[in-house]
Amino acid sequence: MLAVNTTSVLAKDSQPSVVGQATIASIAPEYAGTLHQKREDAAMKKWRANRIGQFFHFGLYSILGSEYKGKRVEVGEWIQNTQRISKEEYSKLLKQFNPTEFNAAAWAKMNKKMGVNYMTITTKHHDGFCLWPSKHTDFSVENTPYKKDIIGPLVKEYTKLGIDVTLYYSVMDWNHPDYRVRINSPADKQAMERYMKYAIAQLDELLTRYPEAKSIWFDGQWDPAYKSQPEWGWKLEKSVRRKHPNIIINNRVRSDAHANLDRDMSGQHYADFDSSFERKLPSDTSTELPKADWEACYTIMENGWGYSKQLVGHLKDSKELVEASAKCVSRNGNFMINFGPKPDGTIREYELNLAKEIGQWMKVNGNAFYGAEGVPLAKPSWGYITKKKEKRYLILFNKSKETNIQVPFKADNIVKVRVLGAESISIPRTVEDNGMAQFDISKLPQASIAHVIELSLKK
Ligand code: FHN
Repeated sequence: MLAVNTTSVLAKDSQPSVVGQATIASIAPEYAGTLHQKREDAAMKKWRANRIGQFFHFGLYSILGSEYKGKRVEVGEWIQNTQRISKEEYSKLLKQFNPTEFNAAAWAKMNKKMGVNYMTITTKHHDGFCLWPSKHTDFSVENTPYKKDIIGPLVKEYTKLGIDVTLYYSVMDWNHPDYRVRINSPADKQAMERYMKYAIAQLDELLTRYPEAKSIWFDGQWDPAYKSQPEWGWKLEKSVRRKHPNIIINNRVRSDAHANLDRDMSGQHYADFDSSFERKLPSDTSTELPKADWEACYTIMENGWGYSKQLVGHLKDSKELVEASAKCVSRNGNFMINFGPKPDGTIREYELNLAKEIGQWMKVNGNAFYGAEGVPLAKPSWGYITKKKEKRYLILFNKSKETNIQVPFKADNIVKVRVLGAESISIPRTVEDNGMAQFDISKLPQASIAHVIELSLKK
């Protein structure tokens, strides 16, 4: 039997937004578009300065490892839906969830060494399973052989190491009896109203239990029922802010009165930042920098976020991930890298190696990212430019193709040039007719990931 109330695809389903007898036209305007300014408070500035984050998808689906009845699926965390596993059948995984090797301190240590400044964990993904002992449902870690809270130790250990914690929460819930994909009757609407109370109560519970959390990352907001009632997302966002006034929320929380996701009618993203760059990065052809805060996320596999026994297809390597990070920071965005932990709670070798390689690079070059932002200049052929106060960072990804690089800064303005981690290598400088600097980088050895040249400009 197909699990009830599930969407079958990720597609943004555009059913006419009819709620009982009311249409979207009758929805109060305050639930429609809102204009948000870029937040400039301390919490948001910290979020922005963090730049590089870790994402984890961990849950019951991790046990299946993207395989069901001998068949491999591409997106492990969607296996209940794509393989039409009934709720009853899927719930049997509760009795198998026992990550005895889970060690929150080890995860935090791995991430500290990797050089990430925030971590996002799936407290509840679309399957509805909760990684904390929620008093509002039995479908939680408490009713597994493991029994213990997963979220609490993560919040504690990451916070201890100075890594901010974000709690991922899926609005879509394939387990909850009141969740509705579509609203076809007044009874459906009442059920979904009850579900929204449940979601609000769970978020309140999460923020009561883990007040150190800095951010809530909503997802699974695209089903027609939720989109058809913009006030539900509005209430959800308000309730979280009431509980935790400094909280940072992504824009996947709301839709507008026309059921458009994540943005209001003027095109501004909802909430505090735009998280729509998933498995893709924005174009870098414009010299204008994005005005809003934004974040991109990548998963190591092509399109699976939860654990997969087999690692197949295009796997990202550390160079690709660092380059994506550079691209994000050079466009004023954050970048989050997803791992899918194994059912025993450990992290696979491939991901541990990535963490190690990225960490080694960040240790030397992280200053080009942390607290940095982009410059409103055309993207150079050799890589990316970021800045922090009077420093400019030239992140060289295509060194092999060039021996001389043109730099869009006046030679006269540059007071110091150094290669991070290789200060003894001198970079001869020439001045072009227009006064701009040109560097001879032929003495730089080939880097396994990328060299960073730090320029200090006159104040
Ligand atoms: O459906 C989910 C998917 O499983 C994963 O959690 C990603 C991460 O951003 N978000 C959704 C797809 O947009």
